[in-house]
Amino acid sequence: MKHKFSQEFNTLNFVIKESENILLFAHSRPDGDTAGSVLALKEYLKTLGKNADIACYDLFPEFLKNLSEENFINPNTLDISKYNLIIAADSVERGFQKIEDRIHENQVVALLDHHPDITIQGDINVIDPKYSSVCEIMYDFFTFNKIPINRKMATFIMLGILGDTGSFQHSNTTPRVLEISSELMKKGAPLPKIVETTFSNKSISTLKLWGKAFEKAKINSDNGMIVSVLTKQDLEECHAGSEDIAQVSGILNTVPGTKFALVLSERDGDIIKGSLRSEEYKGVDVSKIAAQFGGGGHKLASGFEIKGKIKETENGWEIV
Ligand SMILES: [Mn+2]
Repeated sequence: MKHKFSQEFNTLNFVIKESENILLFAHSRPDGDTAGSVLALKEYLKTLGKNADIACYDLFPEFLKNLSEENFINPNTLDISKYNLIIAADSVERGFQKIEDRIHENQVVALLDHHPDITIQGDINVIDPKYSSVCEIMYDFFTFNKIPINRKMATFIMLGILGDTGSFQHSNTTPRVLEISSELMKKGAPLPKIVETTFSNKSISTLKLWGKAFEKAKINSDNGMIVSVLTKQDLEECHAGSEDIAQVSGILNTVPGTKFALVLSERDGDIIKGSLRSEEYKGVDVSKIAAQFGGGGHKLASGFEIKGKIKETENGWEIV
């Protein structure tokens, strides 16, 4: 089988087999994709009898405890020099760069990522934004090297795919993603349980912030827009972060009778971020709306940034 990453996959598997001690690295504020990737890899390394540890600057996520009893080790407490191979999976610039200067030249570094604009370089780089998730890369790595995927590995790979595709709702849900997921189910990955685990990963601060956004939502019957706003004060009151805003427009977009959803949220530096969502059947190209404000994106998911602050008035919101 010829694969875009044939050489990298070959080399990585060769180095794994040659290594005695292997460190797997998960990004800070770990999600299902980074956790699923390192957990699936660790299962494989166990079958080879390797010593493998998982490092992360944060604890093993609470929401994953019904899928795994694994622990993450804080890199500050580890002797990094003892590992022959270090593999960082997903958002490698969220934490991994902090241990880079503790890595010596005789140690091999492999980076697996699907984010664009990654500036750090490893010895082996499998980085491609066309992938839905690093777990999808893991699937290709295992199948390319004819490594059997057991039930646990299938479960962990599915975890990352479901997490990063929003349980098959985002536009990165390609036919390939569904083919892989079908194979993973055949290998015993418990889909309902993983969906539930992924969905249950909502903190009270996220829900409170969503509550504010939903309460304020308005529908403009002239153009079919459903719109809401989130101020910095809203975020502070809910102890929420900007990452909690991401799904709001997608959920608003599910309201029947609307053509597209817009969420305006205040960010640092007097910037207001606009997030637009629509659905294929609604027949709206939101990237055209985003372009009017100097932004861009896809037909069904776009965004823009403008200068200003959001002010609530009697007649609605004003950008000042
Ligand atoms: Mn990811």
